[in-house]
Amino acid sequence: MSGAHAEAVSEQPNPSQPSLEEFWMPFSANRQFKSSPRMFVSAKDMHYTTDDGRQVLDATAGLWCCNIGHAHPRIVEAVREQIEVLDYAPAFQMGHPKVFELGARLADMMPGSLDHVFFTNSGSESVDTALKIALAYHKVRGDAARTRLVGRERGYHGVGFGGISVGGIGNNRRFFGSLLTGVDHLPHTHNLDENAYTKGQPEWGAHLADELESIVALHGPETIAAVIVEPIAGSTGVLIPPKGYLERLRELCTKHGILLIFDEVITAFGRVGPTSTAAEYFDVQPDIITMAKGLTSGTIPMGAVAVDKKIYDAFMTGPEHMIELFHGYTYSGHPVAAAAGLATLDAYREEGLFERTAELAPYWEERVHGLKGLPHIIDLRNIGLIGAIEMEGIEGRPTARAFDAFLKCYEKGLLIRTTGDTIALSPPLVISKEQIDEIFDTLSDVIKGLA
Ligand code: PXG
Repeated sequence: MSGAHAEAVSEQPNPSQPSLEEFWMPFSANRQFKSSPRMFVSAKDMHYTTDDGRQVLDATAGLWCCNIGHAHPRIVEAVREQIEVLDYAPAFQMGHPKVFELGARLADMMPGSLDHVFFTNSGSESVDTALKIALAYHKVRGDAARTRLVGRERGYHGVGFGGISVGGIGNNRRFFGSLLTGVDHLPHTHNLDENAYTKGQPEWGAHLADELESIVALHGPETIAAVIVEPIAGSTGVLIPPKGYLERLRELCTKHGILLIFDEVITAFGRVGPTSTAAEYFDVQPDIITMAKGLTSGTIPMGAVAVDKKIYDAFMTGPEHMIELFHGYTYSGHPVAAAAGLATLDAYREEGLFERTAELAPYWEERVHGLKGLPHIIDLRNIGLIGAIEMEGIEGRPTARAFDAFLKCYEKGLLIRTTGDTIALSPPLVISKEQIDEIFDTLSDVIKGLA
């Protein structure tokens, strides 16, 4: 901090009341936050505690990641122990047992022949890794003209240059130059005229996958490397795939030799139970699955990319002393993250949490759709333990109504997420029926009081 300003902000640094100015907050309204901060100081199970001692019910699992609730003793213990025993091991040309154990456990949870796993530190890194693996896969097989990538409008694939290039959210792209070249976008599947108030998967919209045929016709199938979609689009406001849509995408990708990547950064790890992945839930087999978030229940940053056997095998050719894939991160498979991941997967299994999602889903659906008829609401959507409440925006002030709902819920002790004028809900899988009631009773009160 420079001289004059430093004096103006704080003459005597006070660690219990730090200056809010210097930290540039991600994806946040910095000035609004800093003029009226919302601080969490601790968390346990389903609740956060604020700096003024209030309990806030977590209806978003942090940011879709704390699937097991907060401060699970098993994960806390595993992390504590690991950092003492082996804090770090070089990720390149060296190994440590836990990352191999986690790789094997994850491969076991993946559908079909997705039996090899590459580790990253976030969803964004998982997406960029998956895109690079897809491109390199075609190259090592001598199919080097396959360099084009296909994403989807409204898709969110993190914030790396690969992810924003295939992503389809305007504000996340338009400030950042020309992005990757050779990218096309499928149309999104949201249509309120056809699908408003659908419970689970909409009937209308499978034909939108056929747009891939137009892209193929335009460029030639021999130029397309991969299609990437979220099986359930999350960040854009929860768009649930129409019945038959993902199946059709799979068929077309197979027909044209294109790899299908499912970005399961928010959907993996029981968000739609009882399966581990949305791929298995929808019974559609992708070639690559990207993950992060629920892998460690948000405790330690970690992501992963599961690839089909045929992809891994295609790289394992050349001389044995050679590096097969020129890609990786200093912290790929970090020992502390691996320990957190193993403890998380153990706890999911022992507590039957993916099954619990499936058990709670009908009640969750009933409560989501119970909001129908409240002011401003134009759609309600749900699947697994995911819910979305779409509201009409205020004329000339898009996002303002939902942000107001967010602030009012927070005042009433409830953490929700908003995107545009949609409220998205994704609680930890350990939520009780009473806590589900609390979410919807509070939301109902808040929505009735909105301008
Ligand atoms: N892919 C998908 C499908 C995601 O949802 C990412 C990639 C990127 O992950 P990282 O770990 O790099 O952030 C995501 C992240 C929200 C919200 O409120 C969603 C995400 C992140 C933060 C907020 O919808 N998704």
